[in-house]
Amino acid sequence: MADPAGGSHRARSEDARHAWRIFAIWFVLSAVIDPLYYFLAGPHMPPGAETSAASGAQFDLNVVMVTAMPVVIAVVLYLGYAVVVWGAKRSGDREAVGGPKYTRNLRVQMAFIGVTTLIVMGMFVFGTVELIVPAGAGGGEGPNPIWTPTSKTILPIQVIAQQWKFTYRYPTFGGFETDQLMLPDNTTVAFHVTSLDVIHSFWAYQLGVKADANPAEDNVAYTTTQQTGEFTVRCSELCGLWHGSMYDFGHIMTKQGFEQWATSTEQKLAPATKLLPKFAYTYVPDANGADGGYYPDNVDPYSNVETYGASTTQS
Ligand SMILES: [Cu+2]
Repeated sequence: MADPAGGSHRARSEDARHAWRIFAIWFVLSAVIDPLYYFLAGPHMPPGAETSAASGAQFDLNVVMVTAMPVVIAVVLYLGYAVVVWGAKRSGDREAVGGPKYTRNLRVQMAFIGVTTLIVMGMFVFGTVELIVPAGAGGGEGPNPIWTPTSKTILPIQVIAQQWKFTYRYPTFGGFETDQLMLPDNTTVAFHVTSLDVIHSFWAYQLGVKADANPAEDNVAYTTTQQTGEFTVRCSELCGLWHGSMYDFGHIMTKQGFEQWATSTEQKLAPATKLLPKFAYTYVPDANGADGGYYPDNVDPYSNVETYGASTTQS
């Protein structure tokens, strides 16, 4: 009461001292932990780097982590600092914080609103750019994707889902159908995902590709392979009793290995391919019997831009 002006001045400079100390600790922790995460853990984050879509998803995850960790550090650090420095002691010290002067603080409020707005709007811009710029993320963008890859040799592969398995047709290799999913390395692939019965979803985890498989729908997802290796394929849309066992494995092979596999499989399966319905972007299940047959639908208009292996096409 004797000297309120002097007391508040002392409190304010003490506040500033605490603020700068917290800021310094936060800055050092963030400057150490962020690069440690990005360079040591970042390259091992899911879904890996087998394709362009996968490394795109990995990069997005790492950017979000690097943005989020300083926020987490700030919250935990402030909590810890408050407990250690401002905690009321059992000896009966008066409580160090509180009182009317803490009920409003324009600078803290403006800083909070400013920083959170910046982070959220930055994430919005980053997310939008990442959706558009990689041109054809493996999301399944309907029959006529707005953003198409620039590659001139796009390998089309049709993914046909049905209860409860996936099969794959290679239209530029005579349209054979197999339950093996083989991809060549360093190649842009266009997955044409469709279904013969109920709704399914084609999820090739390590490829960063996930596209809904709907009957009478040609859903396109692009990705470009970058490494050889194995990947898993799972149905990710509850589709009936054996949904959980609707999975298999695919391989990214060398280009030469793929050419060999594709041409030899085309020859080997030629007698069976003749019995299949002609390749189409969608099919209608055969209503005349329970023989599992189907016939082309062709209801979807489609711009055929894919040429990979087209020289060997027989149709
Ligand atoms: Cu399914």
